[in-house]
This record gives sequence, structure tokens and C-alpha cells, in this order.
Amino acid sequence: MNLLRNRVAFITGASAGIGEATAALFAEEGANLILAARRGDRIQKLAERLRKEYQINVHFFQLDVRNQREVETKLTGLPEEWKTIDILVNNAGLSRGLEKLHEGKLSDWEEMIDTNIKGLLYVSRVVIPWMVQRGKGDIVNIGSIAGHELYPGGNVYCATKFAVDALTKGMQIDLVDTPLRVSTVDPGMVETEFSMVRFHGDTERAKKVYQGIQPLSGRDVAEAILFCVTRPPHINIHQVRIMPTNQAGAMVTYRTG
Ligand code: NDP
Ligand code: 8X3
Repeated sequence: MNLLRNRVAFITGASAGIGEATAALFAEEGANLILAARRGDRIQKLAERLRKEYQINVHFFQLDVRNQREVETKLTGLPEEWKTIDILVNNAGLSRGLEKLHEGKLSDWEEMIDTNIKGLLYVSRVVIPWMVQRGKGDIVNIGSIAGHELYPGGNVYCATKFAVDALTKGMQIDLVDTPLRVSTVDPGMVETEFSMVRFHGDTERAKKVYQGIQPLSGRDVAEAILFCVTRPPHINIHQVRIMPTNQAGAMVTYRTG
């Protein structure tokens, strides 16, 4: 249980779902953690729990990845010993709405584009140069099946995840002359707060997404992330697509009931 001993991992969007599960799994494996999200109270509770349970060091701060100035200030303001980030998990992300494109809400579009694309870029622009300088680092971007397939109403969310796929490939190309590795982990349906956020807190609608099918858990996805960052140094897992057994694509599911 020491796969990540002495490594520092920075996880964005660690207050819920996949990010929180990744923080917990990485803590179990002995990593020291930097955790960030907008809901600072949640991050604080998680940090305190993981410190106590696994005797690891945890640094946390409230962060809105959409705010470039905040990203830069908070990251460059990290104590020196926390700037030696070995693993960056670009996980913070969200979907908003499922309307047809011509009926979509502009504020939903802005939020998805600003978080899923621009937020990932802002964080990467600060952290990757540190990794390049140290000649060391793993980057895992959280994409989605939505970055490979369209579905009705997926329009802008899918476009942001296609962008994550493109940015991952771009990073792989741009870092080919370094020891750094870049992966994308692209899940199908994962039961987290994702659907509650997508449907603006409509619990009934969110529950229906996972009805009659066993979705992935945040932990399932965290294990795929852990796999990527624990390969021997000469191996770069480019992409992991991970789906529930009864989901064959964005539009193909088998449900009982
Ligand atoms: P959750 O809603 O459970 O978690 C999303 C996390 O992102 C939260 O911690 C949230 O924290 C954080 N976040 C959102 N906006 C911001 C922001 N502006 N700044 C900082 N943090 C932010 O969803 P998931 O765990 O499911 O989502 C994680 C990633 O997985 C996303 O990129 C999503 O697109 C992707 N994904 C999810 C799938 C699913 O079916 N659930 C499938 C495929 C991919 P806070 O609100 O506190 O800021
Ligand atoms: C989340 C999965 O299919 O709801 O990225 O877009 S899906």
C-alpha cells in the first residue's frame, strides 16, 4: 500500500465524486496531497480525515479553476516544498443542461467551457513548467466518453471533452522530448454529483440517469488513474476508456427496470 510514497499529487475538483475518490485512494497509497475545489469546507474536512487516517501531509485551498489570476496566485504562492508536484490530476469539471444547442443557455455554455477547457489550461500552464524543470511528472486529464461520441443535448459539454482529448494529445506531443507522461482517463457513466450539477439540483432527474444499471463509482475511475501513474517510467498510458459493463457507448445502455 505504498505505491505513491514520497510523491506529491495535486488533484483539482477534490471536493466530490472522482476527485474525492482519487484523493482517498492516493492517500491510501501514501501520497502527499494538494487538494483544491470551490467548496473549501468540504476540502478541509477531507484533508483532515485523510491526514488522520493515513498519516500523510495534505495541503488544501479553495480554488475556482475558471479564475486565471486566482489559479496563478494560489499555485505560485504554494510553499516551496509543495511546488514539487509529481502528479497533476486535472479533474475539476462539470456539465450543465441537456438542451438542444439552439435552445441552450449561454451561461451554461460559459461555465462548461471556462471550467473544463480554460480551467484545465490555466492549471496546466503553471504546473507543467515546474515538472519540465524537474524532469519529472505525470499529468492525468479526466476526459469522458463524451469526448469521443456525441449524444442528443450533449453538444457543448461534448465539445469541451473533445477539447480535453485534443489538449491531452497536444501535451503528449509537446512533452515527447521529456520524461513527463500525459494520460487521459475517459469514463462512461459514473455515479457522482455530476448529474445533480447537470440538472441544476433536480434530484429525480439525476437519479433516473443511473436507474436500472450499475454505474461506475468514483473509486473505479480512481483505480484507472492510479494505474496510469504507477507504470514503469518508460510506459505512458495514453488513454483509458472505462465503462460500466452494461454501457457500450454514450447512447447504448442495457437497463433492467
Ligand atoms: P462531481 O460533480 O461529483 O465533482 C466535480 C468536482 O469538480 C467537484 O469537486 C467540484 O468542486 C469540482 N469543480 C467544478 N467546477 C469547479 C471549478 N470552477 N473550480 C474548481 N473545482 C471545480 O462530478 P464528477 O466527479 O463526476 O466529475 C469529475 C470529472 O469527471 C469532470 O471533469 C467530469 O466531466 C468527468 N466525468 C464525469 C463522468 C460522470 O458520469 N460522472 C463521466 C465522464 C467524465 P466544487 O463544486 O466544490 O468546486
Ligand atoms: C459524463 C458522461 O455520457 O453523461 O462525461 O456525458 S456523459
